[in-house]
Amino acid sequence: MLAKKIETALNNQITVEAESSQIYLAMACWAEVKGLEGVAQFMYDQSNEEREHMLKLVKFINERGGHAKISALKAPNVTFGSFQEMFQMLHDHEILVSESINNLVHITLEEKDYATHNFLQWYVAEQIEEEAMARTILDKINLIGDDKGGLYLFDRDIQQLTVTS
Ligand code: OFO
Repeated sequence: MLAKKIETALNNQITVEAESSQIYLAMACWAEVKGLEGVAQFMYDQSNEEREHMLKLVKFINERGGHAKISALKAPNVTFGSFQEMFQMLHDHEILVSESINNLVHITLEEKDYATHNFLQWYVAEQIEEEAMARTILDKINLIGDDKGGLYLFDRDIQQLTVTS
C-alpha cells in the first residue's frame, strides 16, 4: 500500500514524464517541418519513450493500491530557435528530470518505502543513460554550429550517433 505522500510524489512524476513527452513531440514536429527527418524521427522516439516512462508509473501506482491521476499539461514551445538551442533544451530538461527522480528517491527513503525505492532504481539508471545521450548529441551539434553540410550529415547519422557513442 502506498503512503499518501508517496502517491502524490509519484503522481507529480507522471506529469513530469507526460510533459517531457509533449516537449519532445513538439521538437519532433519542429524538426520535421524544418526538413530534418532524422532529427524528427529521433525526437518522435524520445517522445514515445517518455510516454512509456509515464505509463510505467501509472501501472505501478494503481497496482500498489494508489490511484494514478492524469492531469492537464503545460503547452510546450512550438519553435526552438536553432537545432543547437533545441538540443541544449533537451539536455537541460533531462537534468531537471533527473533532479525530480532524485527527489522522489529521497522521499521514499524518508518514508521507508523500499518497494517504491526499488522500483525507482530503473529510472535512476535510465536518467544516467539519457543524460549521457543528451550530452553526446550536444557536443556534436556544438561542433557543427551553423554549418549546413555538418547538419545534413548529423541528421542522417543521429540514430547511430546515439547508439554507438
Ligand atoms: Fe528522460 O525522462 Fe523520463 O524518466
